[in-house]
Amino acid sequence: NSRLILALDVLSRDRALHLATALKDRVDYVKVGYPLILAAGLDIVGEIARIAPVIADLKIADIPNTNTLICEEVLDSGAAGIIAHAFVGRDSLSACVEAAREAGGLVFAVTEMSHPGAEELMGPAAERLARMAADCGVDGVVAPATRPERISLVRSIVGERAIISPGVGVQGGSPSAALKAGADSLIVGRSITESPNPAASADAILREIR
Ligand code: BMP
Repeated sequence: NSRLILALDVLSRDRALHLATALKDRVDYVKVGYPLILAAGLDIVGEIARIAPVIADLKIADIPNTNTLICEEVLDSGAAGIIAHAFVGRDSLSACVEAAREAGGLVFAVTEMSHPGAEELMGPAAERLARMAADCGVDGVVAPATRPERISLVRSIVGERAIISPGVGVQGGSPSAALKAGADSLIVGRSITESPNPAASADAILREIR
């Protein structure tokens, strides 16, 4: 496994399929979120899943019953994993964990985010969310490559669970700093998808990972 997850935030089905095909051997998962699903329809999840395993990033954040319905739909559509927000609470996150278990999929929880505005919300509240997510039995958490010191702290809370980290490249995070801090995988979007040579840009990140 390459420890690289491609964030496929493009708006065209053709471009998405082209990039997934070109990069499938370089990435462990393709992360598909609202931009592509809204532009191309939910069927794109199944289409990409035939090329590479998909993590559906719908940042699920609702009451337990609605979370269950969302998880079932997206896992049915072919996703190997889902991403849910932790802030909605233990029961809602547990609903996602249960739905994923039934479908044989993975669940990742967002406990703090990589953008500047997330900064004032960090600290004890985010640490509680990470602890709660680990208690709920998530497979992993999303932690910000833009703040490697937060990755280290999250690592001390979630133990062996996976940490997947976005924020590398365009958002300013460094691959090696995130990995040194304890990230298992890097989530990278625009540095690859907007590159004139996506495969070469992915290879440059893979070299840094190795
Ligand atoms: P990029 O490498 O282009 O900045 O993309 C990062 C990807 O990770 C985007 O899909 C974004 O929605 C997602 N993401 C993030 O950047 N920060 C977070 O805290 C959580 C995310 O899911």
